[in-house]
Amino acid sequence: MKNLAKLFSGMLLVFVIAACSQETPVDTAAAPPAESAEEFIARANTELAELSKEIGAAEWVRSTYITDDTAIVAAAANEKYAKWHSGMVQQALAYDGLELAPKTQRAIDLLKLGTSLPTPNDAAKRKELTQIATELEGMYGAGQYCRNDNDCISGSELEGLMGESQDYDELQEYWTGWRTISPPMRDKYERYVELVNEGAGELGYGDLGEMWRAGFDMSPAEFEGETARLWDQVKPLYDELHCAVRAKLGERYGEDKVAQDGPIPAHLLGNMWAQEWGFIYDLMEPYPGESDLDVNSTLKTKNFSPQEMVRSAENFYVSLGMDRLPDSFWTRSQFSKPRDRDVVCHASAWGLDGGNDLRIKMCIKQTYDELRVIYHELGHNYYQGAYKDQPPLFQDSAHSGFHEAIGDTVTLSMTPEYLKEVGLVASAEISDKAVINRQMQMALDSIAFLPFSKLVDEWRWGVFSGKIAPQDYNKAWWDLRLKYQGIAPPTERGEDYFDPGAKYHIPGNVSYTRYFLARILQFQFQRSLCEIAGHEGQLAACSIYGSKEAGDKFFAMMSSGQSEPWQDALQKLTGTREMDATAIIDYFAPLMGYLKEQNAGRNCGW
Ligand code: X8Z
Ligand code: ZN
Repeated sequence: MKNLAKLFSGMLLVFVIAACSQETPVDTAAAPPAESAEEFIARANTELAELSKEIGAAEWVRSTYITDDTAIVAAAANEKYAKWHSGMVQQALAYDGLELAPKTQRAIDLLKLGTSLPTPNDAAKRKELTQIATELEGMYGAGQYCRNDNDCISGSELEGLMGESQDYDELQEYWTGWRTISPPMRDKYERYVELVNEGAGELGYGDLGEMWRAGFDMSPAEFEGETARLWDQVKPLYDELHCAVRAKLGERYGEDKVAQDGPIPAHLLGNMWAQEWGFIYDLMEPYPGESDLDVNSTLKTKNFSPQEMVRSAENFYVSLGMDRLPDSFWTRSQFSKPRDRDVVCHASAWGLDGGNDLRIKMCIKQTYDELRVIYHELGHNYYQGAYKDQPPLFQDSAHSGFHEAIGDTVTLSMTPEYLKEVGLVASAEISDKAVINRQMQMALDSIAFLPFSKLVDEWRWGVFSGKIAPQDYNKAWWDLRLKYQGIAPPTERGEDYFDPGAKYHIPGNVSYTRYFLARILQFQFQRSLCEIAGHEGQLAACSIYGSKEAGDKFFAMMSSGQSEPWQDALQKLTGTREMDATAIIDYFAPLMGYLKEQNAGRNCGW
């Protein structure tokens, strides 16, 4: 369920609610409810805390040990939860139309909305859906590309290779190889769409997409408009970046392979999904040798262990005045890929036992990219720890984008000065050229990511609403990739393929707009935190490392959980009630100037 992000952030949330359950019928006729609304919510909170422990344990074991047995255990736990939730949502109907205290009303609304995967009201279908959802995530986690029986490469390894290779054909092999995992998901996904929509329909939503969009303290239609507005704000910056990158890739691979008036081949951007392009920084570095941003080589020469990398992230949060992570974090987390079994390597942060048992699950590699993912994941953990004293129904972020934005905000403070201070680079230059270099490095991840993070759910919204029919799943995916990102697959991708399934969040049933919003919010947060920290000068040069004042304000926002509308939380930190991309645009103003110069005379667009 959506607000079980309080349990696990950015991972499979197969917990479900349904409108009414056949097993626990409740008479909703005019008689007053047996419990007051406050009593009902108190009971919901108690039962939720109890159930969450069991589900958390089953899910953790499933994700760190993928077998047929753990699939049974996890699906059963989720089914149990779903049944409980169905009953609670049905019981909550008794309070419809009553005048309730605002917090009580909010708790009831969140209970009703609190699922990313609503199951139908039919016991057999509920079981079927929890099993399909568990299976789909397992197929992703266990996915590998095999040249033959003895030569298989895991997803995590392939991801690494995509960042390292510069050989056109080799990249194409990894790219197409990874996408062999998803065609077998296609039929299951189609059935999952039918079932989740049935579940969402029983809750009063047109389809699951509409239900996901309803979780933002505004109407689904207004929210869709908000995402479009934010995209329009940032698109001009993306277009300049696309143009500059395409030109350089044309030099590297030849203009016969990278046509200068069309989309970029999707396998040349250093990333399996072309979502973040930081691995082609060497190609794009504006002023070679101008500043030392090579954290990768420090990690290798100093031979950082996964634990040391995590410690570095923890130290940052501690510098803001936050607590050290509990001992159990260090003993219970999964930092490395186990050699002897399948696990879900896709990074996630877990707040088990009501936020008292924090963990991350990763397969950490010795790269700067992964280091930043660790900082990102700990942002989730610190959020989970901050709201742990809220009642369980309020134990989640203000909206899903806030959860993703905490760690992302912190990574903005990984300035050259900070990296030097903690020994991750040898020198820190502050020349104008060094600033542009760092901006390029950041934009390759942050700006390149925006259209991708916008389109993933646009595809799903279309799929759930029926606008995208099953026979067009792949075509619609590539149409959106072309429209937003200006990229194209290296080979023909007909409907025998199911390329969306090769991205974790599709089989994992994790909504994606959260990342789009986070990429914008993080700059808004940073602008305010830097002001609080007393930073003067360019925002891009600000690090809040060591600022207890900024840390206090950040923590205060996190500790509210989802007890209030996100607009209130945003206002307390930033003074505004609107998400706004001007902060990211201002941040990258120096790079925008550089890109425009570079692109002068080029025929941009695709
Ligand atoms: O899924 C994640 C996190 C887990 S919360 C590692 N991210 C998105 C992705 O990998 O696709 C972080 C950025 C985008
Ligand atoms: Zn995350």
